[in-house]
Amino acid sequence: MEEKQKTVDQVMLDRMKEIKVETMYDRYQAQLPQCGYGSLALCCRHCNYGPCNIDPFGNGPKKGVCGADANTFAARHYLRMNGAGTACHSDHARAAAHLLVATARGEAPGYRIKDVDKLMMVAECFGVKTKDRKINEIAEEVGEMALMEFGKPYGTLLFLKRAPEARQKIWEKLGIAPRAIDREVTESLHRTGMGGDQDYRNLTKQSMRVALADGWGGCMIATELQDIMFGTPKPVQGRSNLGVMKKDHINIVVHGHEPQLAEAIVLASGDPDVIKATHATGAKGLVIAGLCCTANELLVRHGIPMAGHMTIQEGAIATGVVELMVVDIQCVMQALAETAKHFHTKIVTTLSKAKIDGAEHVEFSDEHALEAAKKIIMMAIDNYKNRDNNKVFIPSSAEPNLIAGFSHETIKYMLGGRFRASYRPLNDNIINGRIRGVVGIAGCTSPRAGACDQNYVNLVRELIANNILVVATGCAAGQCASGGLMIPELKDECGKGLREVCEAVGIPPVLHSGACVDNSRILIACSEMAKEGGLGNDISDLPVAGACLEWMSEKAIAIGQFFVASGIYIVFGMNSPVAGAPDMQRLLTKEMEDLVGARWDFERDLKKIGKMMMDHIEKKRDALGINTAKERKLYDMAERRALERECKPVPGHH
Ligand code: MSK
Repeated sequence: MEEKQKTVDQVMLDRMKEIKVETMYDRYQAQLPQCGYGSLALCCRHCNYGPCNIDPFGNGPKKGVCGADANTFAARHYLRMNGAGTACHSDHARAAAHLLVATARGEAPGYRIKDVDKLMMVAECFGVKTKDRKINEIAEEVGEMALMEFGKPYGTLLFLKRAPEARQKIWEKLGIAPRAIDREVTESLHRTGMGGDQDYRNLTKQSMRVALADGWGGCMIATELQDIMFGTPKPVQGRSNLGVMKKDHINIVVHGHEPQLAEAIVLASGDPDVIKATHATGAKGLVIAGLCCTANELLVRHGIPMAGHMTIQEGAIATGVVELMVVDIQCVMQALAETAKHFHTKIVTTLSKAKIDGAEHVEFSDEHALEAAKKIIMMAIDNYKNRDNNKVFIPSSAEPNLIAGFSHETIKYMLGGRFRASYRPLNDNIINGRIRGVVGIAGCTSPRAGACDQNYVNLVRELIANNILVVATGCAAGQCASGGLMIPELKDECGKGLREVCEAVGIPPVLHSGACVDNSRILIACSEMAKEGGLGNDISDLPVAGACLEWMSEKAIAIGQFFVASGIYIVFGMNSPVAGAPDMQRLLTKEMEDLVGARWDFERDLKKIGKMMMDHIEKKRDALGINTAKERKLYDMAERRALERECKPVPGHH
């Protein structure tokens, strides 16, 4: 590949190879071939009769010692993945709820209630009285109600009623409306233990229920409460990729998921002592940059630069200019401590529930957040003198001026206007065919997909050229941001209809909606589109789809499953997590549609995924009767491209 065609991340990976700093790509290669039984979900080690394996070719054992078959093996694994993913997002949400209570009580200096409108909306949802009450009183009760959602003994989750009525009825009929979040996670572990639930269909019903507890519980609580405290995202300018780091500045990278740490670091960076100490080193200033979902949270709310996504976390250290990387929890690799040994970078953990051998630890709490943040920044400033300029390598970067910050409220406001904010214009543009449909891209980046770093970028280019509006979250959004896709000028790569809408409304065709927990924003946007009318009466009627091309985390599985259980067709790239169990695979990819009106697809050939989603969108448009006589013809890809050529060819990038 020509040097000029390489992405910034690829340039950094080459550099790391050259200076012999190991990366996740090296370790992935060292793992090959990976365990076939594990890959197919045909290894069970839930009890000490095992590990038991089932032979996928039918020549060896067909059952475990207890008699469990392949479908039970796979369904148990699948449920544990959904339970673990839900636990991650939801424990994060619990921390946000505790912080809201502490903030309201005045016990968390530095934090405050920023979005009162959102507080009132959540209060109404939770049945909290607002009339003649002080903001802090309302916030305290909202926080406490949110905490009750984790362990209440009776009833189902309060946010479920934000879904269209038709969807709520499906959940009730199937018995998958989630109860308390912790109850669903605990029951998932209980049912998957030896001698528990041994019917793959029944286990998968619980997978749907626990995943719904994630989407409409953990994720939604995290998003809404964080918006209340840190602000609901609005369009904001930002920069992205490793080029955001500056040679003549002190650089601090904030990595992980829970924004309270990052928000405190940003706040403390303005402290006069910090500014004075920074100048005393001779550095020109302080750069705070985000990684992974912390980066998404900071970017969509404040326009704080994003250093990159999951697979480039070691690369950030290899720039040689990072004085300190501070982490909280989730998607933080143990390898960082080893990478840091090649440079002067300090790795600092902050949560007692997430430590790394070899890292320094500064405990972070709501009550002493600013003190801890200031201490961490001072550690970085002190470490500046240890930087070795011979090791500095910041890949050149266009540092595109991207626009992020598209909460569902913003999308509604931009489309419908300040005084009649509504999804009507979006629905109308879908009905008249200018926009064919909407696709959400979410989830991880992975070395399994190769080091090409362009899979999401290529998918998005194909979708927007075919008049599909794209909403992005998580590391998928991170790759698109680093790939220069979140700029208004991208409208020139759109099909004619989408381009007209983007120009009229002033939005880019790829909307960055935030972190992984912010997939809850997509649930609400879809619910509002369904309620607005003209596109059916349930989420499953909408011409929408979702994809995760490079899934890695159990969280990605929970996200995919809550979208499917909410009525949205989802395609995951690479391998199915239940591939070794044909009945279980059929349940996810076919029969689930009869249950919840949507299903999964798993596709190894990532190039096919765009067409799969566009075909699905056209199928939904046909069912709605909104394809005009001319448009009713289902074009194949070659025909679609020929059609769009009259608009503008898709230029290369980089
Ligand atoms: S950080 S879960 S690699 S999206 Fe949310 Fe990225 Fe996947 Fe972690």
